Amino acid sequence: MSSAETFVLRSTPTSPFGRKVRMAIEALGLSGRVTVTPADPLDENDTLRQQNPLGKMPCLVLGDGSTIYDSGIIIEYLQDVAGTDRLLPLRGRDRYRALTLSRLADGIMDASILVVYETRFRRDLPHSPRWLSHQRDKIRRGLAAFEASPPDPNKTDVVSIGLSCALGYLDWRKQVDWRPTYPILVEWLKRFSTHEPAFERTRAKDT
Ligand SMILES: N[C@@H](CCC(=O)N[C@@H](CS)C(=O)NCC(=O)O)C(=O)O
Repeated sequence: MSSAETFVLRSTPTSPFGRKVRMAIEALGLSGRVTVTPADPLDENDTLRQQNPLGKMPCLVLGDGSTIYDSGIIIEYLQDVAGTDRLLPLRGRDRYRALTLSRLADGIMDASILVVYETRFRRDLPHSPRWLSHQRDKIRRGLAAFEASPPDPNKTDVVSIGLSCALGYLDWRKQVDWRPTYPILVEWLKRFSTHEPAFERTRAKDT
């Protein structure tokens, strides 16, 4: 009998994109097959840069040492490993609607990360108010789109995983004060976190 392949996920506990994958791993019942190993994108000696030339986490290392990166691709691969289409339909319009909305959630997260990086990487330099407001406007427009048409809070899929991780990241880093402006999303997150316990279980300490 051959034993099931195991994987290593390179990610810190606080990475919002890494959290997406950690939630998916739980939702797919693959926790026993994936070990999470922290990565440091700022450390040039970290093997992350060989595993993903972009030096970004999360990055999934397969049993044969090959790698899959970008959180969305990793989740699709893991759903394939789990032999299900629970997180993303395999074809048809529903698939492309879900992919588009999951990229919208990713875009909120990308803009949120750029707001954080503006202060982290330009620590002693003046920050660009124009750049920060350009990114914050993306976050707000993305949130407004989800507020107008929130996903089903009783369904765990690529959209709800991405949106919940984006909101969790905003709650932690406070790039925008989203809660007073988007009450439907506040309620959505409350209901989704009750429906999907992996949301709380994947919350990093102190976030
Ligand atoms: N599109 C990528 C984005 C990943 C990403 O931006 N990861 C951040 C941490 S949450 C990172 O590794 N940043 C380091 C860098 O950009 O050098 C994904 O979905 O995995």
